[in-house]
Amino acid sequence: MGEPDSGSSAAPRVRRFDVCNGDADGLCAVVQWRLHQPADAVLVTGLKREIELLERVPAGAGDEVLVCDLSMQRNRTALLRLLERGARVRYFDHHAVDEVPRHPALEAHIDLASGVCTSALVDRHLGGRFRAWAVVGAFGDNLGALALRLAAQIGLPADACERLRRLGEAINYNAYGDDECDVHIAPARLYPLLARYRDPLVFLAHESVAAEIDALRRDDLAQAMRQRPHWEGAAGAVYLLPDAPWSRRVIGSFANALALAEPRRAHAVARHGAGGDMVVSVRAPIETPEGAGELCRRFGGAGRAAAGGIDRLTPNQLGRFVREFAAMRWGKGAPDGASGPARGART
Ligand SMILES: [Mn+2]
Repeated sequence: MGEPDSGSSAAPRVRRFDVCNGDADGLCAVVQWRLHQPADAVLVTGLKREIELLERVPAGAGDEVLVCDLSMQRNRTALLRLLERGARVRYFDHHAVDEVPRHPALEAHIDLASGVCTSALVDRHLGGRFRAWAVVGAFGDNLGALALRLAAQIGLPADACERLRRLGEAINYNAYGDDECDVHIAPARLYPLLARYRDPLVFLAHESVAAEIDALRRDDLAQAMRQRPHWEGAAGAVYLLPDAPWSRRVIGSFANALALAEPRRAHAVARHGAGGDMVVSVRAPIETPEGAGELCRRFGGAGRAAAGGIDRLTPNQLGRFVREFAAMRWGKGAPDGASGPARGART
């Protein structure tokens, strides 16, 4: 370990690892960094649900690790191990973390503000050099206001902005599924296509992959929109989808679409998985974006104030989940009638 390869007396070569969530925010964060600092790096990424990626990184003394958009809380043990082995780690993220370890080889850019995403943190660090990619990442994380603000700062016209919104949503969409068979293209294969372009609008003009994902997404979404809510109250609704490739892909996108359509209400979308357990996506009301991550953590999940997810909810936990979802006080709003009278009922 750490020995020069081929027996030469050269110093050990620095290995680089780029580790990120395979959604738009994660990929666009790394794209910006590597446009800024081109280098051969091993990309370690996965689907949206694959969060504990740092444990897959074999970095050692002197190696460099870039981590983007992966919960430090969920990767803490692996992070400490990498630091112990002598790797240098640069970490950009916006997911909740109890405590950021202090270590001279750790450079952490963590910001938990609800209007921030990892692509915007990298953008801030790079002084807006590749801001259009940060716009894509922000749209992917459903942070429309942030994306529009960043877009305005570089004078992006409305139609270009709209194209970047669809791109962000498409890249994000492509990260949802149980495994790579469910998605249009593995995020690890999508990344090099993106990273070829300094300008995401040029990427869109030259590559068809985003349009392909977008068409698939619209089909899946149309299918989801035909479902009735499993539970509905004044402050929100819970949907329950069957287990199918389309539902494995659409769950997060459907949750975002519901959140956008009704910005004052909270939404949860659950779907059955192969083993009988359920996967859940939760969105706080866009107008009072608080509590989603907190609710998910009660059921072993994770997330931010505005959006969260539960990887494994057993069928007999569903009742309790719906009750606690119904009892949530999203943001600073008034209590919503916790025991959940149906919409339209008078209390
Ligand atoms: Mn993110």
